[in-house]
Amino acid sequence: MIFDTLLLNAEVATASDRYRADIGIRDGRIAAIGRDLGRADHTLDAAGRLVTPGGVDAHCHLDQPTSDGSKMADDFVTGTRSAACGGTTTIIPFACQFKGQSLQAAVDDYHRRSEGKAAIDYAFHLIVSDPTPGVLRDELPRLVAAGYTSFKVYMTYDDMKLDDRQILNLLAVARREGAMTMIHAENADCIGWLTEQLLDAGLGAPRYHAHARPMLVEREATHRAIALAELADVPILIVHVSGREAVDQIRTAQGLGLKVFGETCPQYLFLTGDDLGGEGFEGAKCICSPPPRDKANQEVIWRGLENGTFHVLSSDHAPFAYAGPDGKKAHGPDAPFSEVPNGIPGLETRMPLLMSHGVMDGRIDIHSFVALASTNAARLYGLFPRKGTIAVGSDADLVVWDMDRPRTIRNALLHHAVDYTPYEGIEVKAWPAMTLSRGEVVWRDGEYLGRAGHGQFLPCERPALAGTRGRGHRGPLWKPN
Ligand code: DUC
Ligand code: ZN
Ligand code: ZN
Repeated sequence: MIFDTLLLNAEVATASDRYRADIGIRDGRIAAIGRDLGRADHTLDAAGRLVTPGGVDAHCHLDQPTSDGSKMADDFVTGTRSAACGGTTTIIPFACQFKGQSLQAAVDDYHRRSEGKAAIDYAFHLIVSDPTPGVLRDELPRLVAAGYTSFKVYMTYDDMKLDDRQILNLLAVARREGAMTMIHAENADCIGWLTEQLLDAGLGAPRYHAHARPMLVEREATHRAIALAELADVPILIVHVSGREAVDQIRTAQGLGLKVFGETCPQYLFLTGDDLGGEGFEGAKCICSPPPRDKANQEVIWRGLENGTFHVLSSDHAPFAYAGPDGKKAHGPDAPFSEVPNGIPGLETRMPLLMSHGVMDGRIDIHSFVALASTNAARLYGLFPRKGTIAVGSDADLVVWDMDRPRTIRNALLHHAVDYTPYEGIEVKAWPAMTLSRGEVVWRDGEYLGRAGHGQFLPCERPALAGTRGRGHRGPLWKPN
């Protein structure tokens, strides 16, 4: 066979294996792996460098409409460009339903926002904020069958939050249809009450965001989400877990045999609540929910990555500019924390941070890195084995790593449209030397080579795990055994 491209001398690492090989690519897919594979139109030399599957960032927000007048800085052009430069080749952002809107309308709108713009492949999760009888009975089953096989529910945010009964209704649909439910677990009433106390006392500066959302509110909601999933007998995934108290809930559930999956994000490994307390309004740059905790909790999150509590490391990229009028300052430079759009950028820095401070600092092995950054997300959201691994037949989404040149993260070096990075000044020892998306080089030696429109929409399969029951052999609580 004559290949389009041969990637020579790769030190291939997947979630399970590590070996030296050449990789033959044809029509965007991996066509052969081995030695002396034959001829190709192009050759690329990995020169003994580590080659991993391209990253799958399973939680990010791009060009997502908001209800408060703020506007995301990244659309699908700039967001996917930034992702590619940091080694991510698949993203799964959110088609978000507003109350009163049909789910299909949200999906159609999101396709309009992404069509022809992405440089890498993408799928959509749904956000369900209005689970009407029509959504539960007709729209969700139809959309799951059409390739939107995961949805997020919020236990907080006034315009999104669902009550326990609504969540149970959705979990029952997820069980029946084989979809994966992602849960944002924070207790809305506790946050509302604490926010009122803080603002009444004149404590509206950015650092009080963390005081309004202590770990207790995450612990309580995580516990409740797990109980609801146990009752409905269906797996769930708790997103953006920030610290010990939620980790303890998840580990306890996992120890009981419940199918509870966990996601965390770099902000809980590299930031603390102190980062919300910069000069004046500066701390707003790090306002995200749940908020970053403290050094001890960073260690708890690292341990959760090591010991398998977490399955996925996502960026939760939510790109609001700092200086512009639409972003963090949408409600003025002195607005109370409660009016600052939540979220921080991180698509491009996610994989280099984990490779440097996870693998190269000896906290996780290379197989865990691949699993956390790529394979598990592909599995959990129905994209495996097309995405998330290096195997014959898989898409040729590859990262060739440069692990010889330490560098300092500077926003000026990044490719998003956000005017800051919360990781400014952090040293990394690894960065992609090259990223390939379906066989095309999209990033090489510091130069972005991708193009808007190369990225394709990926309908997802029903994830293999989501169709299984949450409680294993014991069966649902609501049916007598
Ligand atoms: N929290 C979310 O729940 N979503 C976007 C960003 C954030 O901080
Ligand atoms: Zn969330
Ligand atoms: Zn999010």
